[in-house]
Amino acid sequence: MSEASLRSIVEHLATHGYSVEKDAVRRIQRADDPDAMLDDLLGSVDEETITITEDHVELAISQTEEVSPASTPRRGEAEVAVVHDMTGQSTGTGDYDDFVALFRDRYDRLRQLLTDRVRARSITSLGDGGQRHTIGVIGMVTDIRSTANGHWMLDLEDRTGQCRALIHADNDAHESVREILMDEVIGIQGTLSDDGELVFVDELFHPDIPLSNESNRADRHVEAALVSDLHIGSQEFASDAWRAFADWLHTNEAEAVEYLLIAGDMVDGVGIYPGQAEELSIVDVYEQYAAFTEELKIVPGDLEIVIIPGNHDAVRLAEPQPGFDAELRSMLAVHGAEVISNPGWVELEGVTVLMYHGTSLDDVIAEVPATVADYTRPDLAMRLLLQKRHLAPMFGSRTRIAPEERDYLVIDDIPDVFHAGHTHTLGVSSYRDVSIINSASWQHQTPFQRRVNIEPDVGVAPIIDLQTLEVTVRSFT
Ligand code: D5M
Ligand code: FE
Ligand code: ZN
Repeated sequence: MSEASLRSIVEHLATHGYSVEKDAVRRIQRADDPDAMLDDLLGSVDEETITITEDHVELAISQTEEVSPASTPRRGEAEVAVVHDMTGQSTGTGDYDDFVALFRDRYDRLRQLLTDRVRARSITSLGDGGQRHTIGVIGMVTDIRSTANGHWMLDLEDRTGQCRALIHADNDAHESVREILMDEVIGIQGTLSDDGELVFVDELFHPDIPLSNESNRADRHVEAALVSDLHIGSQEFASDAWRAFADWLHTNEAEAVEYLLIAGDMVDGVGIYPGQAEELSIVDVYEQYAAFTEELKIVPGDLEIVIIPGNHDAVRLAEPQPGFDAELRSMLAVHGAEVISNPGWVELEGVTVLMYHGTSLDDVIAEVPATVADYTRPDLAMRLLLQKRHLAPMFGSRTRIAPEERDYLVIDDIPDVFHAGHTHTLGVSSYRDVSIINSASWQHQTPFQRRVNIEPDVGVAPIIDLQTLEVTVRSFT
């Protein structure tokens, strides 16, 4: 290296306010790439330092070695195939007719999933009763109530009409009625009352996942890290944990992690709940996304990333949520990230992943008994959605639903992995070979969550092995 570059090293450091010892300059000169070495050095010395010594240089070298041990293209094979993304497909105008179309589509598609097990007749053809043989009905639940005698009464509606169904207190299905949500589509089998007004239910059916279901697996050892709910811009963003996670992704231990899936609530947003402004560290939503992209840039550049929005993100609140407008999409496309709708479906090496932010989990948890699902077991609420084959069955509750010609929230295909967030609590289990993962959060408990008694799990990343579908949860706090 020439005299000039020696001087340029000294001058470069001087412009940043540092003097430098001769041994340190020599050490920098010996580096393969002195310019990169200088950048690393400036990034690692603390502001109190006045004179840079050889020790500072050695420290900077060891830190960069720790952070990026392998610049080999180990993640070259990874590829995301987008299976369903409704971004740009929205048809709804908010008219009453659009909701009619939405519910017809929902009913028809869920009915289809039940026809194998329920030989259903249309409700208007049920007749006058007096028949003792079994009849079947597939309908959308329009009312659920218990009677004075401890029986359950359900109102069901199909495309032709309405009927009333009674589930006797002694019936095996009696307990499971508590898991039925308004507006979900179920099948019943039973007998008709003499006056033809009532169906006495023998058996209840959900569209469900078949018992025989077997999930697909990747044919090589490759892993995906699942995260959600960073809430950048919130004072409670767990930045230390996130950076520890990003650092870990650069280590050999994370070598097989080739995919990073982010299930919404990347930022905290603005005006999401009353009094939120006092809890924000970044009050401008675009600046929040700019800060998010900075946090995304520190993960390895060769990871394949998929992003969907959540209820705190800057898209319409009503579901399905399109995958952002053009400006935000281009901001979010760090490292070539795929930005798709909520819900969104992707395929990673043959393994289908259904990504859904999870807003309806609030409705499910509020509605079913705590013994069935609560905030400590969001995966059990997700299991109910799989049984109902719908991501947000209840209409007119907390989850906003957009009128579309097609119901994008119906789960027609069976995913191999079902990934959600939103509850900020971790939940991992499997149901009929479908892996269910709620990826918790990177936000410490907010004053709001303290009031509603939610204890978030923070700074944990479930890692799924796509070859075995085994999940390992790593903690970074
Ligand atoms: O949701 C974070 C957590 O807070 C999640 O567990 C749901 C809960 N939450 C959100 N809104 C409400 C209301 N209105 N009541 C009760 N619990 C709620 P996030 O989407 O991050 O705000
Ligand atoms: Fe969230
Ligand atoms: Zn959320």
